[in-house]
Amino acid sequence: MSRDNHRSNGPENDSPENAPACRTEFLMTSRRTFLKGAALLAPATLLTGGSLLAVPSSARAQPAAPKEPDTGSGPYLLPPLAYPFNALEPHIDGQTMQIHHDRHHTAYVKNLNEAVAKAPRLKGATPDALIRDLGTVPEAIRTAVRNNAGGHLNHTMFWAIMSPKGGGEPTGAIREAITGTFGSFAAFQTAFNDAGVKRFGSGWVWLVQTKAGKLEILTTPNQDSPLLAEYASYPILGNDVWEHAYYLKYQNRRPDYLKAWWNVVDWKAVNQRFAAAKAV
Ligand code: MN3
Repeated sequence: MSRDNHRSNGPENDSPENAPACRTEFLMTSRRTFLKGAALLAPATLLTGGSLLAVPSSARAQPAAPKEPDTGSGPYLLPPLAYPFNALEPHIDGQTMQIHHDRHHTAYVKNLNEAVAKAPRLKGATPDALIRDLGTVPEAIRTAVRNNAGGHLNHTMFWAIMSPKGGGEPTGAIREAITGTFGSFAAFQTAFNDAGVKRFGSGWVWLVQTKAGKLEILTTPNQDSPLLAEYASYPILGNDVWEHAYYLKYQNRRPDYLKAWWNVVDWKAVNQRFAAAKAV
């Protein structure tokens, strides 16, 4: 598989923010705000609501609200975040979270829906199954599924293992396993951060459980999931080291992002994944 093919379906080249600010788009992008306020308005105002929408062009120069995530016709859906976009500040800024979730993750889900629609026999397959059995996916959509089912799975995990109440030392069974494998949490963090810094280009750094039941640090390129047959590992936790995950706040300082990220890791959620890994 060539590198070009491998990257052809990623959303990183999408530039929705560069779309022209036309009136239709303004109306669509205002939907979220409009609906929020709608309950407070008298019905008559809603019926004659033209004045609400007749915003002078000068007012439209304000920062546009993001588009409502459009993930296409399904069946795969964008999971909502369990916390506000800015809840992980100062470690991850709200704008990065919003763009990352509403645009990047949305694009993976939409591209996955479009790919799988071309192969009716895959109907009902979970993203996990698509990735684990990628070799049985029709070749015409295999790269698209690798990138976009991978992107969907990876990001779904990513949002779930972070929390505004996260950080601190690991707890429970994963604490014992990390200490037993790496000597200490600090030694594990150092090795994980080093691996993340050394991942050339876009990708992920992971703590995985191997088929043999061992904990290991792994990095993968692009949106490769550790569940792919060539890695055959269960992702217990992972950090996204694509520039889109950190560039607005950290620019080229990936090491600083990797260090700060531990402040939002939700060890309760990580322990749940560790328990799930044992059951595989
Ligand atoms: Mn990402």
